[in-house]
Amino acid sequence: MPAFNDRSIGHIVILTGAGVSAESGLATFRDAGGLWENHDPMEIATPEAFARDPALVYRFYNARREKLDEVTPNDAHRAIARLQREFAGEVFLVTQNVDDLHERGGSDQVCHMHGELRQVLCEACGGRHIPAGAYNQETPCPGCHVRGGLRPDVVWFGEMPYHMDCIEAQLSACDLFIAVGTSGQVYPAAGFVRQASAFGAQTMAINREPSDNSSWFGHHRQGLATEQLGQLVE
Ligand code: BJW
Repeated sequence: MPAFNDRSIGHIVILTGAGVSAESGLATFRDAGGLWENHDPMEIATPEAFARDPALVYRFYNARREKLDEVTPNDAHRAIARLQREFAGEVFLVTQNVDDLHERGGSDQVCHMHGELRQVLCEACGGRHIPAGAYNQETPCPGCHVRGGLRPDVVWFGEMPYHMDCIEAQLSACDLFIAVGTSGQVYPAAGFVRQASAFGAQTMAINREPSDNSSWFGHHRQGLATEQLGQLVE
């Protein structure tokens, strides 16, 4: 098991998924009771679904934005922030999560590869904004005032995740890659472990149950993100 005081480890990349925010009370996607249990992702999380039924998609994301105000960061978010602050080398955090719990848990650097729930993207002018409350196809864009241009600033299936150049540079330079609370079902994130391994990094999966890509990891810690990260970073 790699230890953080091992001098051969100077650069860590941490990938987080919905399991890290689960203990804060945010539903994951694919667990029992998860977001996709009552919704077909292809009817919500694709550009085609948004074109077909924008009202449904706005409702889904407005409800999740409201929920963000009811939850607070947990010990897993705080442990990662502490590692970023106190580790002598570099700790790069890339999250698939669209919530803001890493930031609220104290992380100054967070790379949101699947976007941010609090933000909207205007398809008319490309501007990004934080709306005061719920929004829909009638809400004018605060930048260009066009109506009907605002969409959730999240990455749907078939769209290119954000910051890929930066992430790939980090994966090629790290000595240790850790994935926490992700099912390993969604690409390209599920393939990051192979990219990091190919460049010689040690790899560790931390999850409540074995993920789909767990055989690609060198080290495993099974359990809750709060407990496992707490022990690792203590
Ligand atoms: C706990 C816990 C606790 C619970 N403690 N653990 C290669 C092969 C096959 C298909 C593809 C491929 N490459 C691309 C594709 C297509 C597609 C894809 O992956 N499809 C799969 C379904 C097969 N990918 C895409 O379309 C992506 N774009 C793309 O690939 O562009 C081209 C490209 C090519 C090459 C390079 C780069 C780009 C875009 C994917 C966008 C995903 N979007 C969503 C929605 C975002 C907005 C929103 O939030 O609504 O992102 S889908 C959803 O899944 C969300 C998540 O970020 C993502 C991952 O989910 P996550 O985080 O893993 O959650 P769960 O629920 O699946 O798992 C939670 C885990 O936590 C579980 O394992 C639990 O056990 C665990 N857990 N409590 C520890 N307390």
